[in-house]
Amino acid sequence: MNFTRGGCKTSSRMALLCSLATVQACSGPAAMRVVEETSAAEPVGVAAEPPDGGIVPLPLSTRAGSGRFTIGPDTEIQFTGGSAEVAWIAAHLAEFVPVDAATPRSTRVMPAGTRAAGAITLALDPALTSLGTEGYQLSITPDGLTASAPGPAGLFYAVQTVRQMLPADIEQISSLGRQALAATAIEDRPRFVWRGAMLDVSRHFLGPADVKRFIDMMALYKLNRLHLHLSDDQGWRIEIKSWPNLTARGGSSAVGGGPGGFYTQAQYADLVAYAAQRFITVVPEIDMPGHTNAALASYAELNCDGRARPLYTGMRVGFSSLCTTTESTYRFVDDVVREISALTPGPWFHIGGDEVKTLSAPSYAAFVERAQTIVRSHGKQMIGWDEIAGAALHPTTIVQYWRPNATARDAIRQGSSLILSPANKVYLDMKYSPATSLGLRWAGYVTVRTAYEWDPARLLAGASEASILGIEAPLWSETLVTLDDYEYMAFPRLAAVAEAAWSPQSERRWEDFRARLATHGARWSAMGINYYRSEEIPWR
Ligand code: TNX
Repeated sequence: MNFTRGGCKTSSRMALLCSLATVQACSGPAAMRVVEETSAAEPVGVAAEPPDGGIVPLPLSTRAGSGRFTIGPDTEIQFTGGSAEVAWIAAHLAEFVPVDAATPRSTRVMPAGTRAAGAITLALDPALTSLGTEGYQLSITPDGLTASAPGPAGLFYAVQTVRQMLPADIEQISSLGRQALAATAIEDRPRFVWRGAMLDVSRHFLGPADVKRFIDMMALYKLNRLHLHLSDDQGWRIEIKSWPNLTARGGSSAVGGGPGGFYTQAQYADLVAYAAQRFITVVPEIDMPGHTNAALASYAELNCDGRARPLYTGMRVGFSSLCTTTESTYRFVDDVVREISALTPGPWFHIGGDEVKTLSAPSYAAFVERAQTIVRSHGKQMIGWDEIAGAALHPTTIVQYWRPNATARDAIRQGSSLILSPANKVYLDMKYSPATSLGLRWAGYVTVRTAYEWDPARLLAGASEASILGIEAPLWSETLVTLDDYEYMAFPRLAAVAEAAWSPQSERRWEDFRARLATHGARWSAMGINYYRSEEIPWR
């Protein structure tokens, strides 16, 4: 457990850090003095926003109370429920609460009952079943702050809400002095169970530390599914012990000819655990039978002509396919699904299945059905892009919609649940405008408003709220090289998608959203996030 984030971050943030008034906090003995002075002083810093002024996604209901609750270095954080999970959530909250040098964070987090009533309490309350598995209540009065939830996920989301009520600077400097929060009562739960983002780590590779940073950002917006697109024509990104050339050769390329890269199984397992701690389930995707050039280059026997393909570093799609008529292909699929499934506690395995232009419809369907049998034999529920709906699907198989003109007819006829990723609304690799230098434009420009202002229940004829699991925003990386590039395309649009997935449709208004979102730019700056300063948002 890490209780000690401390006020000083990496040197790359030093410039920003040191432009702030509390600069001395980062420079030894002087720092202590400043901190002590601050903590001894009377309140109060910022947080004068209306209670839901800056919260994204918008909570289900917010009621303003009277008075204020002041959080300072002497505020204790107590938790009930006793589990290691809840203790970790309390420690996570402690990272965002003002601190001073004399009060180490670890001494401020304690099980309830250890001392007199704490000013901040995280309480697991199984009786709150009406909030669902992810909901929470937050009560802020002059006497204290209490978050209650039927499960730990709800407590984690309550902490994200509190974090957004505190000033942005708390993200990088913890010695801000006392902060006042307006008295508020919040009740909150999500509209959809599936609130996802997808990272394409194949076209360009993102290392584990970068993926963790992205996970941190997802957590701030209460997103709970991270879909990792682990293989494509340009690169294979996860170690498979029974087929080592997949990474030795297939992992050595990227769009434009970069060095590529891959996750060892240990690194992948570590990412899965890091995400799980933040209530995010990793969904691994191995794209097949198309988008497989990296595999076809690694093993000759996956090609019908028995000849390995050259590595591919361009951006075309649809030209590659595993040989669907040879048994070595199905041994390969079985080994890959088995090894990855063993490392993935979540119940899903995504087989891709998109854009196969070199197979007949019956050969494609036969392949998908066989892959489905393999995925199920390893205890996983299959997911595929919307093309798979043409095959015979098991009722638990999930169809992910991406093509703006696709219909849901086949999926609905087969009783499949749907994940909505309409390219013309939530593809984060689409340019914001003609002036955006990164990204693609085949599905049109995707403004922040475009990503925000749509109703998932009205997207596809015949697909009602009940058949929709939720929304996922893919970030394809043909044109994205560094984490800065990914962040620029993801923010602010991912926050808009998160609200579309979490908040009730009847409460969502663009004008209200853009005003709330305006406060987030400062937080992203404090976190070192490279976001797009869209003109649609009145940044503050
Ligand atoms: C379509 S979406 C693809 C990807 C590309 C993306 C670029 C999908 C299932 N296939 O292979 O990267 O467009 O926007």
